[in-house]
Amino acid sequence: SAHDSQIFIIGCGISGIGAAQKLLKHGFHNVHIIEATARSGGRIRTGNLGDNIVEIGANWIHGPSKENPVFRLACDYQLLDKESMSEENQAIEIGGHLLFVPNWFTSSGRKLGPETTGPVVEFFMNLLERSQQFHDSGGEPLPSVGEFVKAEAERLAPEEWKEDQGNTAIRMAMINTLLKRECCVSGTHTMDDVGLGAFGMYKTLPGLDCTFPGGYEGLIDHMMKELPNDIVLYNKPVKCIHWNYTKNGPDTKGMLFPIMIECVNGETFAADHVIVTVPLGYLKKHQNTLLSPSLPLQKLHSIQRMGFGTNNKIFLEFEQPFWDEDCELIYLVWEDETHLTDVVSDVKMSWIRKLIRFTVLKPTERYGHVLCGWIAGRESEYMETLSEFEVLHSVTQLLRLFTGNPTITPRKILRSQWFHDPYSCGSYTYVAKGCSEYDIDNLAEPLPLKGSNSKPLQVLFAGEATHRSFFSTVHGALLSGWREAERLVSHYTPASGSFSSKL
Ligand code: 6YU
Repeated sequence: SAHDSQIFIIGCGISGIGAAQKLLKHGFHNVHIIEATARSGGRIRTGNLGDNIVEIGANWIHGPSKENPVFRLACDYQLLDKESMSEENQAIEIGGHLLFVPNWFTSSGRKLGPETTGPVVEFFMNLLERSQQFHDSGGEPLPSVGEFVKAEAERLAPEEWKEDQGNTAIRMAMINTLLKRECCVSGTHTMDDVGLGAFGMYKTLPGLDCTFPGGYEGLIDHMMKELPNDIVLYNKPVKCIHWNYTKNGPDTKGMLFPIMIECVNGETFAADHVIVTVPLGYLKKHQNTLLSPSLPLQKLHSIQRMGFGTNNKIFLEFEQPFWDEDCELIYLVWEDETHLTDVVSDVKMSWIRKLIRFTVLKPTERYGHVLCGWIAGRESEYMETLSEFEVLHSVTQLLRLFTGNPTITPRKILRSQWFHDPYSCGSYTYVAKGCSEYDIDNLAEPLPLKGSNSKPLQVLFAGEATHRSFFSTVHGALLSGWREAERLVSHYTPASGSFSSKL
């Protein structure tokens, strides 16, 4: 029967696990996952800093409410605390903003109060909201979010603060900090690379972003327990997927397998269908070799055009906090950066200037005094090449400068290195300048493309990057895995109309 078809999923991140889960549920039993590394979870990864658990990859459930499948799973598995599951929390509409209590420090060791910072944050958030609106209204005046925000900030600031011209410099410096923060949110080197017309493609769900008290990887562990023990072939990086392949031997019914999967170690597997879930960063790097025959031009172009950047975390543990008790977020402002830009001029000398935001791990009773610094872009990629000791030294100097306290000394450090991870090649997807939903649809389009008369649905594509409105998230990745599994289910369910409606 159709259920005998051989299906291989490449990558054991949440999209691959989700695809396997759905296929098994629909009676397919020859399902395997091939994973390059020794573990499941991919960019969901929980690590340790001393006795604390910390998230190396995904941090929050973005928009934890009924519509979010990751939230539903986490509730079913009882992985969240009561407050996160409460109806009140689910109803909060934050539109992707974080409602954290901040402390602002400047490079002359000053602390800025809310009367100074509040209006600038509001001014900036308003420009970001306007950036999102061009997706529906069209007619974007500039190609990128960065160019638009900077042009509008320069145009509107004199009017907005005409009674208080004396503080122009510090306000511009704060806007630079906020632009660098947005680089982390979007996972990009500069907001000048993020498309203005496409910025509103990303959709938020209701709910106050929450974390997993026991670690995000608990979700993966629970999902894996529902799959057969031997479903994953670990430590087997796939080198090449040969499709439209005619040299495989016939299966038990004399049918030819259209696909041969070739691993780096020389092992091969014959398949009817392959679901590719490798990150977009990996696809970019291996675009000419991962498939044979190589990818059709329209897919190749979209892979090249779409954005995939780096966002890293630097965890620091302190003996004593230097921040206020209610503080949840720390911003740093370089007073000399009054010309609007979100990149540093000399990455090697000044990479640390890109590190302008730290979140405070809460609750303190659980974590002690731990900060998570966020750094994006090429500055972040350079940081990965330094030793832990060098990073610790630079961050210590930074914090001493901004607090005016020469004794501040973090006692432990741990940082992520997503760019140099050979199977991620960066952190997550953004919609780059000049891209649109058509590029995401191109990424998701199965091979062979429509109109070919060879065997259909040989190679399917899932993963975070292939979701139109939830790219860059865990729920987007999970939904994409389910989507491709359903594509196969409906393929084998004859004459049944729309495939998603009957599942
Ligand atoms: C979320 C969050 N979060 C922070 C950081 C990172 C990410 N995300 P996987 O990579 O998991 O799996 C692929 C597998 O394939 C993997 O195991 C590989 O080893 C394997 N593989 C590769 N090559 C192979 C080969 N050749 N052969 C075999 N196997 C191979 N998401 O919901 N909340 O807080 C964060 C964050 C530092 C790095 C995140 C977050 C993103 C998710 O982690 C990610 O999407 C999914 O885990 C991906 O799953 P997957 O299965 O697709 O791939 C307006 C606007 C702007 C728009 N953006 C703003 C939104 C903000 C989203 N940002 C989140 C940021 C944080 C903090």
